[in-house]
Amino acid sequence: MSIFRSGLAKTRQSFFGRISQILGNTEIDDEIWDDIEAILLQADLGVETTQRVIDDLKNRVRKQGLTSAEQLNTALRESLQDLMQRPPVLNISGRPLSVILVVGVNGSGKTTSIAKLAHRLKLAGRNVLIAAGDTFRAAAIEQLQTWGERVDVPVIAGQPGSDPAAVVYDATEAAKARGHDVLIIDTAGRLHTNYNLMEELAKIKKVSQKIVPDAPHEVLLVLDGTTGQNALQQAQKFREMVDVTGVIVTKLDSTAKGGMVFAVFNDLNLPIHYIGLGEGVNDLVDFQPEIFIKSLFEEN
Ligand SMILES: Nc1nc2c(ncn2[C@@H]2O[C@H](COP(=O)(O)OP(=O)(O)OP(=O)(O)O)[C@@H](O)[C@H]2O)c(=O)[nH]1
Ligand SMILES: [Mg+2]
Repeated sequence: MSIFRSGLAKTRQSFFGRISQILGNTEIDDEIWDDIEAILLQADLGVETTQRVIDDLKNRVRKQGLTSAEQLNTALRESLQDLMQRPPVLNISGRPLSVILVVGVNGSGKTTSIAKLAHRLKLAGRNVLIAAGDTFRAAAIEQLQTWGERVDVPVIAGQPGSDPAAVVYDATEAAKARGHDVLIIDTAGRLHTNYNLMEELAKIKKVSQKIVPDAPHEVLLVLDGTTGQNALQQAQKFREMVDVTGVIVTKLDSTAKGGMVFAVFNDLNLPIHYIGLGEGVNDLVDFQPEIFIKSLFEEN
């Protein structure tokens, strides 16, 4: 709870906490609707999601006969809450080896999130292996290896510039041979026109399936929360390339645009499994809609 509250402080202080102030003790009038709409847009819910929330809120006011701004505040929380769902449990149990493919544009926080996730799974008793499927830069490989040492999870890597699919094949084979039960695959996120990421992801999938036929069991898309609505556009691109099963939203601690989380549900209709609330190894937390809402609205 407290990590949520401190992690979401920027979005709370800039936007949602202000709603209570704006509403004050007044009655519901036209101006209030404009104020709420402006706040939701500034918090980066996006036009569509904001409209949906406003429509839903107006419905609630009519149906329940709400008159005070305080009631409206409660109804807003309910509207926002109803947009979100608790994520299902990650589909990484019940078989000898489960494979998680992690995708997302560069800088979104893939490598860091993989390290944090590996740490979490290890603490939960899982035997994790990481594959350094982003072979483009030497620094990317080193970064993953450093994290692996820090969280005490082995990393299988190749030479810089080597074929990512070959690294993933070796890693999947090693995971099976050494009795690991979870393999997490890091990938490159370059969306340049002269570089075929779709082909690369397809190849990675194919080689891992040579060893684990139904892999990957989860494809987690990492979205940078500080990029707000842009992240959602990127998400659409990735979904055209690979069957994304869920989302990790990172860096919510360093943005006031945390409202993009609502748009992930509304626009993408994908579960959010984790959110990143800092750079430390313990700063990847389970996404819990109720706590998320509370932390956005309440100072204490
Ligand atoms: N404040 C904050 N920073 C984060 C969070 N997650 C990641 N970062 C930072 O974001 C930066 C980029 O993270 P990486 O994990 O390297 O991102 P990436 O997607 O692997 O990037 P490429 O390998 O270049 O594609 C790093 O400085 C991380 O420390 C978070 O939840 N909060
Ligand atoms: Mg990386």
